Amino acid sequence: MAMNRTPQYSIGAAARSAGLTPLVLRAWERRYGVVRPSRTQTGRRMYTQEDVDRLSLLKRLTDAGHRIGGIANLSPEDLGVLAAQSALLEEVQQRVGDRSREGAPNYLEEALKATADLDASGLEDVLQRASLDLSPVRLRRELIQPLMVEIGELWRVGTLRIAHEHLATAVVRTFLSGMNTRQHVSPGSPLLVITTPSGDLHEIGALLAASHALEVGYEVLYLGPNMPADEIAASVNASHARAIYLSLVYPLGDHGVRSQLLALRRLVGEELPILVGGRAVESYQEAVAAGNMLPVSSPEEFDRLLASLPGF
Ligand code: B12
Repeated sequence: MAMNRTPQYSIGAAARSAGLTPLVLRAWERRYGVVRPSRTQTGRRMYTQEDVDRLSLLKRLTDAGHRIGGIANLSPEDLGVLAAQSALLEEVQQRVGDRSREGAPNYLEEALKATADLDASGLEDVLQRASLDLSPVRLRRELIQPLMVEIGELWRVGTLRIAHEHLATAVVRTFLSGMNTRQHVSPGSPLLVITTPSGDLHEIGALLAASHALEVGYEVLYLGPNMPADEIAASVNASHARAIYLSLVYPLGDHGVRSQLLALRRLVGEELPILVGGRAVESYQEAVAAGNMLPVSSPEEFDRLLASLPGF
């Protein structure tokens, strides 16, 4: 028993055993006090087996859709009960098969239907319900991102009109902006400037990245879309930002965007980390490499890069 309370894990080992990244573990501690590690004389955090067991449970429950803020302070007994319920539910769901889960909400389908019906308040309602039910990561990955991509496809093949896309974009944009504004930012958090290059009006990817960065402990200066390189650089200087995230959605492999990427690198200097993500990134591989920028292809990679930036 005493072994369970002996500080024996470094932050890396504790995070790995619980299936988390050290970044998420630090953010959970800072924001929700999920565990209270002791410190070595040199200030390094040390975790007990009990801490690791608690973190593993919290990780399982957030994967299953619980919000960390809602479960962070539960007693070990209550967490155990919740995990048992969750495991039972998972088993039942697996047996019955996802497709035939009676009454289980299919948020993506509902959101597409509300969009097709030009029902803005219906779409808002789906987003609200989904945000209470899903973790923020799943909300982005399983609803908002596929919703926008699907709307783009249905628009391309002529099933939906521009009006449908505009309505959905307006609702999603307001929803994400509201969510981002409500995020608590700890004083002294490093600042990330987020925008899209001049000529790219697509901003949902940028807003999704902003939500993610806020959740893991960054402060965000969101400039909206369509920013010329010199304006981005001026904002970075004025705000003392630690890094930039550029969302690249459209156009693909465009000469003008390529020159903007290189101009931005020149304007901010060699040292400032510039992260680039979005569906168009692959088409700028050369400029990204020449500008010593960091391509981001998944939320997990975003986590890893944000955690490794100087000053975090
Ligand atoms: C909404 C929309 C618009 C809106 C944007 C409004 C706004 N305020 O944002 C408006 C009406 C302005 C618009 C205009 C146009 N659009 Co448009 N648009 C879209 C649509 C439907 C959604 C865009 C979006 O938000 N995507 C969601 C983001 C999240 O997607 P993503 O960046 O690819 O996601 C990646 C990353 O975000 C990453 N990721 C996922 N989660 C996370 C989390 C984190 C933390 C991180 C870091 C990354 C990450 O993974 C994803 C995969 O790479 C897309 C369809 C689509 N497939 O995206 C078309 C689309 C991009 N548009 C298209 C086109 C053609 C246009 C126009 C040229 C149309 C026209 N003729 O005028 C103009 C161009 C305007 C311009 N100069 O920018 C095409 C582009 C085709 C191409 N060859 O590139 C698309 C793909 C539609 C299609 N299926 O054909 N559009």
